[in-house]
Amino acid sequence: NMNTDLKALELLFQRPLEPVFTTRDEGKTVFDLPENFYTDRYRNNTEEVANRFSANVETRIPLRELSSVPNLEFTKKLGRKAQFSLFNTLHREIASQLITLYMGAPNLQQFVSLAAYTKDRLNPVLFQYSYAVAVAHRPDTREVPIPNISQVFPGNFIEPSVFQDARQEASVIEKSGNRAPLEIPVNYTASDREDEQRLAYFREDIGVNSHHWHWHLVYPASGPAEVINKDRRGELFYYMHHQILARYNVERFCNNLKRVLPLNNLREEVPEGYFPKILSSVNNRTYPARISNQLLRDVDRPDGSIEISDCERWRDRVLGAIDQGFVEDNKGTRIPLDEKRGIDILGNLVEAAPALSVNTQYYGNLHNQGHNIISFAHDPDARHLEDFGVMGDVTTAMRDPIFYRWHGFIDGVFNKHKALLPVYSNDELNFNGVNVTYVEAKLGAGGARPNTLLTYWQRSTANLAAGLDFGPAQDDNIGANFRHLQNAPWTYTFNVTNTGPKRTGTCRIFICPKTDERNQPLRLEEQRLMAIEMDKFTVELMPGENTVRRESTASSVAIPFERSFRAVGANYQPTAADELARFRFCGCGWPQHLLLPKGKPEGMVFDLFVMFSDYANDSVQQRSNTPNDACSTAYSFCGLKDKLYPDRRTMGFPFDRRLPNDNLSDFVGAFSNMAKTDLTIRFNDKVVG
Ligand code: CUO
Repeated sequence: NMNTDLKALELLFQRPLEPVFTTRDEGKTVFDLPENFYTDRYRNNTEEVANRFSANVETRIPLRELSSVPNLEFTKKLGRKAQFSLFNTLHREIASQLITLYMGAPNLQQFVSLAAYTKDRLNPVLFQYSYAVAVAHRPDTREVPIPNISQVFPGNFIEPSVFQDARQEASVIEKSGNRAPLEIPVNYTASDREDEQRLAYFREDIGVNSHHWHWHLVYPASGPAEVINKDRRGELFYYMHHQILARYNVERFCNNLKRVLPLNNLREEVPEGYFPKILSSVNNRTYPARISNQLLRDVDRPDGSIEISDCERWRDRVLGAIDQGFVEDNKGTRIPLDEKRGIDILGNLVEAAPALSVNTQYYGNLHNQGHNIISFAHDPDARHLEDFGVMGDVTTAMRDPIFYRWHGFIDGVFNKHKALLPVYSNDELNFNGVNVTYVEAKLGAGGARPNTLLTYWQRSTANLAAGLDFGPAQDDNIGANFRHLQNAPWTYTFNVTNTGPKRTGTCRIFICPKTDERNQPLRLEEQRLMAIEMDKFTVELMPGENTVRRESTASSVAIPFERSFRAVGANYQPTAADELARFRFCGCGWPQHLLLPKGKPEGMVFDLFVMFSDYANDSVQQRSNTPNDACSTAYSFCGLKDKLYPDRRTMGFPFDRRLPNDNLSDFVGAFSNMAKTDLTIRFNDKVVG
């Protein structure tokens, strides 16, 4: 029946390296496979393995024969133990074909059978990625939760010595309740001799990296049209990564480091080294490191070649197009880079998504190939048979300081386009008759001082069980403690006077850094490029006085902690229907525990900015018949599933374009629908359990 099929889909996410016939679900469930599903390795022992793994199971899920057995020859160029990279053109094309195959399965049962049949015949990461994309996009699998990648492949996220402890603890101590919690060490990638290490808590955060993976899962660059061609996809590529950069730069100021130096010269030594010390799940090898002062070189390897001069040529063509204000498609037709569509065109062209780029031949594959050149710097011609470093993989790229330098360069390209657009006019910015008279952000507790927020360290537990292949079968609880930044929840209060009739507005909340790492004041142009979006929501404004309250935990940017680290398996799923609905598909979103920058122990002052814009200019008419989105909460970075991006303004409005004033006070002073206040963020250097 249908529930069994959905259950089967869920189970295929567990234990990605184990053959499909082993037990899943704490040893309670096993698949009954048609004979031809067994791979050659086990074909002569089908009875033995089938009996062995069905001894104590409660549920057997019979899988149907395939109506047609697929030819998987096209996948063979990526070995079972090779590293899979979404930035690699060949790998991406294989994934694209595979996604098309999965999307084309005629019904749910056939999809289940197809997934189970192909699983053991493919590179495990290729399978997990393509399978997850299909599950996220097939209309008949809306109900299947996609587990967090950090739990499917924990090795990509967690220091590997922990796994040894995990297997030991799990095989020695039978009851999970009696096991000692495992400790994931902090600051294990470098010593404090390396300045960049001050940002390790951000770069190596599990929630940050799983968000990034999930974003690229929701917005694939290759695949069938219905999977890749999403509303304002290119713009969202720009905006989501732009916000990461803004947050990272501000986080650097909090740690007395200057902002990121964009990597705009690929022929200069890269001072930042990075030694990841994490394991690739497919082959148990460590991700290769990059030494300090490494020179980048042309890459010439069996699965792809790329010259630095290719990237330079593409860069110059893209920048030339920006200066001229138009791009040319492959027939020479000029397409203007205007205020509305320009950034979306550029996003798809720079990333690049080949099927969405206006001219791949001419503008090339700038961003992806930059990832590749950097990720192979240690072994560009494969003479040492080393695989790519962390920059080659969306699950791990954000760990490396050079990610922010490369994306700093990419962001700079987009910002050049934005800087050429006209300054926002008064009409675009104001909302007549709406006056913001009071702004406040206050910690939950009653007597707290307004506009002082708090960050601290917290120790939390992640469950590694689903990804612990070949670990004890009867186990779905292997907890590991780790330390991460946390903020105390707060409430915003805004008083708004409406001198007109009842109307609807969009409340847009940002925080802007006021000073750099030397405590020097920032210009408005610098502030706007580092403005951090905190929240965005719709409000009804009644005539007269209005008090708008909003909890920090409701942010349109972030997802709650449980979703960043949610465990796999039925026991961990919420039971209430609406909660369950939100739980599914909802891994995309900035982690709530990093919603607020760290601040400083002595307090660091920011501008808390709020703007109420006219909803008449913001609203989007959704196509009819789109089902309600279950996890609309993090739409600022992730959009809405199967829907249009729900804000008609360009992303980042009003800070995405130049502003008509010299400083933020003048800007806010000129418009009654805006207000700001000083906000202090204090960091308490203590660990809370
Ligand atoms: Cu997300 Cu470069 O796009 O990593």
